[in-house]
Amino acid sequence: MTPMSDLMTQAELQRSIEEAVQRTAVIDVHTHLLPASFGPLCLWGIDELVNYHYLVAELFRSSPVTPQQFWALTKAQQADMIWDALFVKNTPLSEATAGVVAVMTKLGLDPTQPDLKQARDYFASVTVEQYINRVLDLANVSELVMTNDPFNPAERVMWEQNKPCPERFHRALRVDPVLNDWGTAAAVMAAAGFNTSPELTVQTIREARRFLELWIARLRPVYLAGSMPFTFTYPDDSPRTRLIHDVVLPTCLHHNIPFALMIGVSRQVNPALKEAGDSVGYADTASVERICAENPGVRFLVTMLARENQHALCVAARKFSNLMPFGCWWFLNNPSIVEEITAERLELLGATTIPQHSDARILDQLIYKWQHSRRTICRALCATYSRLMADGYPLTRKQIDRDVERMFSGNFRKWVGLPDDGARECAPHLVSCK
Ligand code: FIX
Ligand code: ZN
Repeated sequence: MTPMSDLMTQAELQRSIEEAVQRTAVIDVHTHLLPASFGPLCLWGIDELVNYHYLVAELFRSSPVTPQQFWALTKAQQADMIWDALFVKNTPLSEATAGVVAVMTKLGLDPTQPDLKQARDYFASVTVEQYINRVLDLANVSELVMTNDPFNPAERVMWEQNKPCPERFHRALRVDPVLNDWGTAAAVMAAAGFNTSPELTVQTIREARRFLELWIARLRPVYLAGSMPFTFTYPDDSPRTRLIHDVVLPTCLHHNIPFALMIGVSRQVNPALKEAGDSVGYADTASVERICAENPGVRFLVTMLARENQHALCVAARKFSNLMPFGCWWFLNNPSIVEEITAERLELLGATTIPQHSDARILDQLIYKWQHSRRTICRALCATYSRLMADGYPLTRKQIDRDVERMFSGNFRKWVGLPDDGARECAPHLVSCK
């Protein structure tokens, strides 16, 4: 039997952790959600949920349909096909299918129906404005960070028109084209009146910075972000290194905004699957160490896609206090792997990381992604605290609450400079919804 301290039995420990994890509101530090005022860019409801690209990838393993035939269908027909293949003719065992089951159950819908009629009727009866608050409450997410892409014309126009955005939807300025496809980024900037060229001249660098300045003023982002391929190497002779060094990092430093690096994608290994066609590769963690070492004044948020990179990322964070590992990204967001990574982080870094983000693209997903993550994080915490108590530490509930609060919101708040009460001066189009 495990020796326990006088203060808490194993059962009490388990209950205290569960209560803290369920009760503590989360700041979801990386999502792809957008506000209701962005109209069709705000994705919600059963047809979007079932058409999630994780499920599209799974469809082709269980149905003879070809990608070409699938993409020719309407969204509702696609959802019907996915429902039939993955939920009616198969047991929804995978994490992404189980997630849909969890959402439906939470909303009082029957996940064993032969079709989507009941679910469609339910969603036809609610408005998105009501539903956003319901989902945030059910998921116990107090604030979230969007992915805001000024290179996406459909999204850009929403910001240019000052569409209202709830203050608890924080902005993240996504700069992928600047770092991964400079030709396209330069053309977008030039079309917006900036003097940029495909060559990285002194003027182009200055203008690229001016473009970021404009978007920082418009969005007031909590961080700048880029998704990097698994081949990401820093520094190297590429335009990417030059643009990170001369444009992104000086901008982050100037505004005291962190830079988020999401490293490890192998884009479009199967282009026929479109958004579902990306994969994963093993990346170079030494590049993360070098960029942190060279830029002690910049705070980095880093997530890596390969399971094999997680240990070295933790070790890097022990060496560089300007490095914050966050989330179990995309293909890692499965209970078995989240539990392993969370345990590894607790062992190497204590409570100084951000264990999870949702990456939700569809509002409803917040419900299952946080339900599943909370359940798994609970297990990892339980094992860690049990060992600590077995070593003779008189753990208290207050300490558990404090640790969970740090991991769910406090660490991020500090990293990006958000005040404790979430209140920040509002730009006119950023309205408080508290
Ligand atoms: O680059 C990213 O932010 C990725 O998370 C997404 O683009 C990816 O498609 C995704 O949805 C992963 O969960
Ligand atoms: Zn993402």
